[in-house]
Amino acid sequence: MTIDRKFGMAPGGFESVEKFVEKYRAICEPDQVFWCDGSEDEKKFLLQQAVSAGVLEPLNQDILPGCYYHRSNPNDVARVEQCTYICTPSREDAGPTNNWAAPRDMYEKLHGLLRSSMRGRTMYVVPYLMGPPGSPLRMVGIELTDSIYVVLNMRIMSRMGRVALEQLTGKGDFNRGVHCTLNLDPAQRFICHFPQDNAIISVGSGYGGNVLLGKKCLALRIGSSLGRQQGWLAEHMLLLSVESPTGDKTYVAAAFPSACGKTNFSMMIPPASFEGWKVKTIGDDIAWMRPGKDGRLWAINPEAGYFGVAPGTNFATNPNAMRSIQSDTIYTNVAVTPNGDVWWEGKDGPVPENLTDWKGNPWTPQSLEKAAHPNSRFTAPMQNNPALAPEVNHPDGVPISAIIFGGRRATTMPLVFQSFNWIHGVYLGATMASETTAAAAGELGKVRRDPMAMLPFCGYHMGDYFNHWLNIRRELNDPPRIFHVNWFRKGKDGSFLWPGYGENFRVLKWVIDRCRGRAPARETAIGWMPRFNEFDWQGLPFAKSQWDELMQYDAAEWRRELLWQEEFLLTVHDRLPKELIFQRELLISRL
Ligand code: SAT
Ligand code: MN
Repeated sequence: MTIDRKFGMAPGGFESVEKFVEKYRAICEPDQVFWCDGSEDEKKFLLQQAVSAGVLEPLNQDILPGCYYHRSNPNDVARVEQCTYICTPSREDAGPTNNWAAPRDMYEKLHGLLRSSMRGRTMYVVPYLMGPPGSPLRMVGIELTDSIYVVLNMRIMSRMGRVALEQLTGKGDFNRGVHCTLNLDPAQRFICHFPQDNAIISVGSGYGGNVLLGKKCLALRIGSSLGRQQGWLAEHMLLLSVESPTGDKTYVAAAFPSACGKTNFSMMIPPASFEGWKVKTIGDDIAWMRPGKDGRLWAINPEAGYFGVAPGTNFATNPNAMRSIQSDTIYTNVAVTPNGDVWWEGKDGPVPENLTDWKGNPWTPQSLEKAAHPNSRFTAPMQNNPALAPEVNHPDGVPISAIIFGGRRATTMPLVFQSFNWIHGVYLGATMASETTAAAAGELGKVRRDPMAMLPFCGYHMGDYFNHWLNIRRELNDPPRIFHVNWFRKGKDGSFLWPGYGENFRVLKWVIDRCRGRAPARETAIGWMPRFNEFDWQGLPFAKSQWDELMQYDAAEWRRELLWQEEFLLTVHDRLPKELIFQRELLISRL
């Protein structure tokens, strides 16, 4: 069945959309082209198609209305950094932290792989909008894909369909995205970015971060590159608001690497003792931020849904996420119960006696393998979140008071400290490190440098990126305060020193009180730190000795840390801003 455009197009820009679609129709030779309009009827139709093709399985509609299940190919369960390329004219512009290929060579290789690749298949044209309609930071993308799973996920993760075409400006400046599943052979898996053409081509994968092109590819890799040219920041950050009992609101952005708790932090519920305090979610993964006319840094969430890690999510760790995934959610690679419910390691309640695991095999509690893949995911619309902040739809976004950087570190890094100023804060972000997680293919639990949680997502030279951060400061007369946190420090017995989750509100409150000049702190060699008695401990018995262990910075550990930071900084040394070298010197002399 061929479905024609069934809606009127925005006046400008459209001709170039049609040309783009025609170009790749001719290359990929699909049997039909399906233009998505984002309507409810279309959703119903696509869901039916996906179920009859076996791409989605309906879950138990009494328990999980509107929810569906997808099992991926077992070789295709995470982002693949070794297959991800930045194709700039010169290798230096991509920098040492990215894979690089010459645009001409890569286009040739990819067009070769795409040739006739959609024969017998449908090419879906997915217009999507990143950001609230009318936002000065909004961006339109057109993703061509042969995957109905991608279409249905993009429908949740972005503002998809007619609304996107209506936001085309007429200059044809939309992101050109092409995704083709091919045969999922990892040897033919390439996720390629062409910043100078505002284009992305992704082949050989069906996994979220590789194929939902609005997310990591456009919103971060292409976005960061455009942001550098245009004077804004595309960051791997959650956004939240904190409302005090007297009604004042403070907006916070926080960068943690993938699968380190951004979704949990952005949906946090304060402990019961903090009566009248409310946390609301603006975004859980990506922030676009620009200096406003008032000299503050303003941020929007470009996305419209959550692509969150399922394992470990439960009513204790993240009640708002649990409520967000009860309806209209797509589950990928979790386990399924005999009555069509979903399950994963760390879900509430007893472990079921019988499951079908993420590979489709029978599973019992005696099984040696995990029932859900550690990077199994839910895709849920943000409207489902009971704690959604209404500001999420404001075109100008929200003014940011604090930026928090954090990694997963068993040692060295204390629970929280504040930078002395913006440049020191940029240094903290630039030297961040974290243990690797299942969100990317490769070794787990290995500490690696992950500057600003952007190592896999910065679309240009990391040294230029640090410089861009320093330049942004010149546009701000009220810059956000910058903090560093670590929820994951372990004691000598190997157990976590900090309870985390909702208790992180105590740290968040200190951060906000610092921004508002309401909290004292102690000046230390590494930054401003709270004293034990400066924390609000209501409702949480916490020993001073444990606090001391959690907050200490050990001279020997920090010497090692500094050498190791240096090792990373050397890799970007040719474009490393002098300011950061001075910060390092200052830190050494303070220590
Ligand atoms: O899989 S995604 O890349 O979308 C999530 C993440 O790794 O941050
Ligand atoms: Mn992410």
